Amino acid sequence: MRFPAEPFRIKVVEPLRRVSQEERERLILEAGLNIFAVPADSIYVDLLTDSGTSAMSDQQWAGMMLGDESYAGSKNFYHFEKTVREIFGFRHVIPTHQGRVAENLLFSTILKAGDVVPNNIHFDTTRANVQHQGAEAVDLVIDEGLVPASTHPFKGNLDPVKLDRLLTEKGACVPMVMLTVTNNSGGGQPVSMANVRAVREVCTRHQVPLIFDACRFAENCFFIQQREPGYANHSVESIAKELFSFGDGCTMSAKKDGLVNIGGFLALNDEDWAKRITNLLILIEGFPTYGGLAGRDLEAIARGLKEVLNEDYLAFRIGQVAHLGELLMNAGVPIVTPVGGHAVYVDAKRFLPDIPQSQFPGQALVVALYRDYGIRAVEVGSLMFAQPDASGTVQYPQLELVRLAVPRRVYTTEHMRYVAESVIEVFEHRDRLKGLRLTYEAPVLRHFTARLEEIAETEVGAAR
Ligand code: PLI
Repeated sequence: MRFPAEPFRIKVVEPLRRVSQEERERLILEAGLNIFAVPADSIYVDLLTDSGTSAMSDQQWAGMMLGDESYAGSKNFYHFEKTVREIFGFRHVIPTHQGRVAENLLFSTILKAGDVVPNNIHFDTTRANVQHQGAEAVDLVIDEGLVPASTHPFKGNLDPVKLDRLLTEKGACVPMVMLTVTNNSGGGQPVSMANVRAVREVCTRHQVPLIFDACRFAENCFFIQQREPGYANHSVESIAKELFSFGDGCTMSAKKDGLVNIGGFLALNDEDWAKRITNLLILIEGFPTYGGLAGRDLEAIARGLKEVLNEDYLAFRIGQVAHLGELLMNAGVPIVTPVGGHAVYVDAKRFLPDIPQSQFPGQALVVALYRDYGIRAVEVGSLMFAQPDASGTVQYPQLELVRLAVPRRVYTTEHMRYVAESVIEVFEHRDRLKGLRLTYEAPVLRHFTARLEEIAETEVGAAR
């Protein structure tokens, strides 16, 4: 084992229930082959998401007991505000109960129909919130970012040439540029400091603000320290400060690198934007010093944002995810390389080349992992992203991935080994997996509530 062992010991345990194969088969069928509808206590290793699933530290739990639940001016808010200002450097700090509310507040205040918002790759809630305003969400990741087998060290980079072209053509309709660190929908891949600088330069030239989606900022900054020339001797905290110094604000889901189970914020330099957003915040989330959160939650975030910058923690965290990826790669399982910060992404197109994207190969793998091994993964592919274009033709995403997202400080390396062996077994018997078709879909974010069924072999034969 080449990565550092857990830099913590376990003080509280949560028992896991073993569920029989028969029960899992029943549950996944009842769920309409949608893993979101399977009860969590029927899952052995839950890699659905790293969001809101972290184990908090004793320091964070101690902070929860210091919650000041005053309606206005809670001391925990001031601690939270000071911490966010220290790390991110933005003047106005607006708490929200999770990341997508920060997005919604920002976009519903600033965007108008017909606007365009570029990003490296929009996360699904970001894209949906942009589209909800009648605006267009455009992905401008570098070409390597869409090639699962490319080993570019910063596959999350946004292509400054594509950005320059877009801003030259449509600059008047672009109220902000977003940059997601790390790039979740592209495999948890980092963005380099050089790229941030280049994007900033293009934004400055076109006078467009740059807003970070900062969910996994500490993991991104650790990659910069490890991979980018000139940063090996910089602390992750100083790298974070430098990174955000190139931006005008950020949205943040503290459920990731805030190491908490709920919470988020929006931080901005622009006073006018902050004022308008705060007015909306009061209408839909709460008073500006709690924004939908309890005082104790704000305290846990303030402490989590500091803890996440601990480099022993980050070395273990990034190492544990990389280790899972290496076990899979060594067995020939196709994954996105280099391994991402918070998750291993299996390349479902190469894993199941005989199932076309119209039959949801990623979701077929997700179903098999639960049915046969009690593991919950999530599809990040055609179920999540395929959409009809203006002519009604369905456009499929270039990447068809299955994400094994690793919660922070929750599972041991033995759990990772169990996951790796299970994925490898499915891979060895992959010819048994069948394509799927939708029986129900909601008009937006359909993957959360979709229902599917397996396509019988005879139907597949007839279609070919
Ligand atoms: O789940 P929220 O609303 O706290 O955060 C939304 C969100 C915004 N940006 C990015 C990059 C995300 O990854 C993100 C949430 N991610 C989830 C839920 C995930 O499973 O990855």
